[in-house]
Order: sequence, then structure tokens, then C-alpha cells
Amino acid sequence: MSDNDVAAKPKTRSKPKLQRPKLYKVILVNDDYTPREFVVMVLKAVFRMSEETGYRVMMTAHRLGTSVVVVCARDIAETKAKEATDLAKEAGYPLLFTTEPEE
Ligand code: TYC
Repeated sequence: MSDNDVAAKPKTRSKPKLQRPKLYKVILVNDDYTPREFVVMVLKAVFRMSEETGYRVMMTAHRLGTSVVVVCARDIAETKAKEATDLAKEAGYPLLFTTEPEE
């Protein structure tokens, strides 16, 4: 066996693999002031939910404090959360939508 005849060592990867962009949750936060019907209206208008799904998501936040509305790309999550929160602010309600990265 000559000196050059060594088994090829697998190259260590110099470039990290491209990661999928992180997904973000839009979270609906409960409060004591916003009417239930208004919350459902915002969920239907901004997140294109049906009456039934909107009601279920609203009631989850009402009972537990928060509810996940949707999981999507960060820019979409932030835009929708702001749009929904702004709609409530214009109507004089403290309703809040936040975003957080998915685990
Ligand atoms: N808790 C509100 C009420 O009783 C209704 C409500 C539900 C408000 C969900 C916000 O994210 C919310 N009028």
C-alpha cells in the first residue's frame, strides 16, 4: 500500500445546511373588556375563520387566558397580529394579539 493510498475521509461540512425559516404562533390574549362577539368578528375578518372556529378559539382564550390562532411565517404572523390588535384599538377595546416562535 503506497502512502497516497489512504481511505478518503468524508469531508466535514463547511457550509451549514439551510434551515427552514422558523414558524411563529399568533396568540390571542384574554381580557375582561372586549365583547365576545367582537373577538369572533376580528378572528373572522383578519384570520378568515368560520363563525364556529372563531367562537371556539375565542372561548379557549376566554377560559384558559390565551389561545393559538394560527402558525405561519414570522412576517405574516406579525402583520396579522398588528392588524387584529389595531382593529380592536380603533373600536376602543384592549384586545391583544401577540406572536412567539414555535418550539
Ligand atoms: N373575556 C371577554 C369577556 O368575557 C371575552 C374575550 C375572549 C376577550 C377572548 C378576549 O381573547 C379574548 N367579554
